[in-house]
Amino acid sequence: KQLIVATSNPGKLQEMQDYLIGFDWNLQLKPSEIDIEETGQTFMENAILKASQTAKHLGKWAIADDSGLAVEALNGSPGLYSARYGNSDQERIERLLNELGNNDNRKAQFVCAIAIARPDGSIALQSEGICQGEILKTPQGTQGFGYDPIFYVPPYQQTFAQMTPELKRDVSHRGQAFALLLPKLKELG
Ligand code: ITT
Repeated sequence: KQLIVATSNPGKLQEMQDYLIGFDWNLQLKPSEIDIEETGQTFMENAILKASQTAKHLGKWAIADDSGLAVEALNGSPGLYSARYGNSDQERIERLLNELGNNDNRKAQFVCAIAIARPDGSIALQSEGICQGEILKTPQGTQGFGYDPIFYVPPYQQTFAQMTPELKRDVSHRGQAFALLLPKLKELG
């Protein structure tokens, strides 16, 4: 059974593959020609768009993740636009730190929506996860990807970028979403 992983983000791809280890699916990367416009109004709508259109296009099962960082003092920005906030991880981090400045309210949450589509594009499974944290004033740590160096998780006193991949896998928004999804994926056979 083939499952297309519908992402162009290498950091995400690595994490998604790690969650799916031990499952009886043969994972394949989405061909780069397939580029889906993320026109949804929610993370879940975008995850469904990406999974469904990729699946239909290739006639194969597909899984997609739409995620982002919502900062309370910025009224939820960058949110759905987390990927479009700059041209590189460094640019996106710098812009976020600039916009937040010295604001005392550093609260933020990462959100992850995952959808799995059947070969006809219909949605078989979906789930969502959230991780609460705070935005640091200076980046810390070198692991992970994206906004990880500035996302601090108080219970662990580390940023996502300071965590081992295993710990991030357990506590992250993606981890919460996969924890709900994987038992259902098992049932699917
Ligand atoms: P695909 O749509 O091809 O999967 P993308 O990077 O465009 O890749 P999104 O539209 O879901 O993905 O954008 C998510 C943004 O949030 C992107 O800038 C990521 O780097 C960032 N992000 C998502 N999960 C993250 C995580 O676990 N740690 C750090 N940054 C994360």
